Amino acid sequence: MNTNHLLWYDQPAKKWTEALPIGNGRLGGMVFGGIYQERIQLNEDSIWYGGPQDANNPDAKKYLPKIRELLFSGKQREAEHLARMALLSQPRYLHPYQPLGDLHLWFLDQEEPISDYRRELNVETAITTVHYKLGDQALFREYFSSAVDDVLIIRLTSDVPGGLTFSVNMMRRPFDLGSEKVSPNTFIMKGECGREGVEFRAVVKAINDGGRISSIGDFISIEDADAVTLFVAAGSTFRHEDVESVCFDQIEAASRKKYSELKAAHVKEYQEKFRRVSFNLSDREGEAFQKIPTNLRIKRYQEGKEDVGLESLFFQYGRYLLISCSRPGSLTANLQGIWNESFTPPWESKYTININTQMNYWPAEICNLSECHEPLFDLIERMREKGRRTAREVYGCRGFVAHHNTNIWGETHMEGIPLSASIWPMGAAWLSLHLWEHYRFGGDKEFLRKRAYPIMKEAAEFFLDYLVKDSKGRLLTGPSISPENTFMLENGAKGNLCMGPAMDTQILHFLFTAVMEAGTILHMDQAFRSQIEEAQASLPKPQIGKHNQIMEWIEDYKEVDPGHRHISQLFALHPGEEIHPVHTPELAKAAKRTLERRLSNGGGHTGWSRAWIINFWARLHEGDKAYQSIRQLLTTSIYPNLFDAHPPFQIDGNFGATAGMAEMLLQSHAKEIVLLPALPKAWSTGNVKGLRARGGYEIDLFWENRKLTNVNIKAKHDGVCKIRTALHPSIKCDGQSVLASWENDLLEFETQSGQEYCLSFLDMD
Ligand code: FUC
Repeated sequence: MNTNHLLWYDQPAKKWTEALPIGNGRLGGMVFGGIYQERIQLNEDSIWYGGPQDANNPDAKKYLPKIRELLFSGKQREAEHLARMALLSQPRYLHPYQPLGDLHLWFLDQEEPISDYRRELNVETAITTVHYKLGDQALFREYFSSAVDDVLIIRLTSDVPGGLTFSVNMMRRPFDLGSEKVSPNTFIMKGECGREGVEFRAVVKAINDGGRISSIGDFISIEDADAVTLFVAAGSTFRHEDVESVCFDQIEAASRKKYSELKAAHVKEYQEKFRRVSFNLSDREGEAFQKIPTNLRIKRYQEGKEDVGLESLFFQYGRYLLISCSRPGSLTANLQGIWNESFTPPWESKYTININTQMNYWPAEICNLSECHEPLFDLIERMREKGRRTAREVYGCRGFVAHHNTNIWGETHMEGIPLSASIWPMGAAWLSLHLWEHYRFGGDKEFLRKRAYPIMKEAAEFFLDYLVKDSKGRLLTGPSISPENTFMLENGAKGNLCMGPAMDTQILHFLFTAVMEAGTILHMDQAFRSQIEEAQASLPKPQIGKHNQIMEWIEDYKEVDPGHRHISQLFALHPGEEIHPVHTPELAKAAKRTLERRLSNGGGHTGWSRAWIINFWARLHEGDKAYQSIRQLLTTSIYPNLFDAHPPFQIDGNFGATAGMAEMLLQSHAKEIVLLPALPKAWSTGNVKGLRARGGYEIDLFWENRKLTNVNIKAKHDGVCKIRTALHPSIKCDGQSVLASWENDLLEFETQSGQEYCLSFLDMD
């Protein structure tokens, strides 16, 4: 076992952000580890308040030309005044993702003093444990959410026979409808999420080894047991009409198995994913740091101490969280993954698709958790029909469109009231690029043909109808915004709404490129591709402004908040590819300047924004700057359970940081692989295994004193591997030397599916 895969504490959690998350993609729990009273706060991914909406503004199409006209003629206030009434959705807001409830365990008070308390989450096994002693009696609990059996399981043991006396119940404050007895050891909790919303069920069952079990009131009472296993099943009518029988079937199936079997199956299934990637940094004092409780370890780090082990743990924690909240069959990870204790969570814990949901999935491909990406594709599919209606009803266009927020029902209308966020038609375009990336990493042509391309094409088709020409002949989006920033006009007026913000154009450039490449690979839609090519040629290019920065808007407006958390104008640097330190050095310089300006004005103050900055610096090949942002994130944007702090908790920062660290070690965009593109001084010796590169490669990297020593590349497909490198390594496959060309720092060699290529950089200068 890798001891650096543990989060551990010597006390129960007092606050929710100290509790430890477990999840099987769909069913989640936050474990507090209480001694006399234990709380496991429960979530199920489909418990969202309210039903689908039909919310496109019926006046939108009528007023759209007028709003564009006002914007083109500089009538900012008039344009925004009209847009607020004519475009924003009715009703205005999507409804929240909500908790399932709480599972409570109430232990019969004991007089003996407590000692040796330890609460732990092992991200290598996906099991949380609590251990303590009551006098001489040792008590032990294990908690996990099994994807194999689709139930959450808690096992309690005492080393003194008959040493467990406690009761169990479920509730859902303040929307508690109580729970009902099914049998002495089984209870069911029923609930609903409003008119047209889902109904849900949660079932808890206890199985005891020794002692007695009975029901009293709405509690399961366990007396004098040696060990007890608790099972929780839950679900809603979102997936199953008869969700109650599904829960009972799950509970019955699981509770017939031996605990040891359930646990072994869970660990095996989880580790198959988790162990695909390892990340080790050489750290002389690492072992000692692992002996410090994680909350104190974070505190030390925040005081400026070094602890690269905490950084690599944070990297793997991001992978743990992704496996635990997003898997085939589960719903897309929302702003809090699946872990939410509030009925009115921040931003409704929705899917915010102007950065946050996308960021959740940045680590999926590179960190070898490709299948965890799938729930996002399901969401995009669900958005398609609604998105077609929004395209037609609001804009009079073909294709499908989405705005800055969506939810379980895949809504696409212009949700919300702030103009700084709502009127932004790029949600579907950006999301559909995730399908393209999935193809680029995995190379599955069937996936490209059946799922990715039709969605990308339909997202692009919208823009063929929607884009408008300005007086200079450029094709612009609009009315739109640069999420969620405000500019100032010469006359002092402030504005959000505009034509052709840089990010929109950059997303379109990427989407159009992807559609053309995909169409070429599939030999499809030549005529459509020509239309796309023509449109792409008329899109504005990234522009450099008066501060030598990448311009955020089509005019070089003054920003109201130059340290704004969104840095949308750098989409072309990451996740886009138009700005590149080697291929477009001038733009890269301006991108660097843009980041510096944002940072010197207080930028990067939210967790996700800081995480994006790690990725930007990585793409600029600035390892030490990327590293500073990792330090900053772990210093100012972190809770004791290593959840990212917006603040409040928002999971995108966890995922964005994990992706950013991977991006510091390996890049594969712009049609070439770069090994250790942004290795910071602090990570001078180490190795990472199992990262994925576009083109179908799985790569292990070993380095010493900041120099690459060895690289192993496993090819999943036949192809040509292109690596940007200033050194020509020796390359061997099956012990035989491999021929490679090497020109202008670009190494190229042919790769065959299933083969491993070993590059040695030893003794090179
Ligand atoms: C966007 C961001 C906020 C927050 C919210 C969920 O609106 O600007 O910072 O992350 O999404």
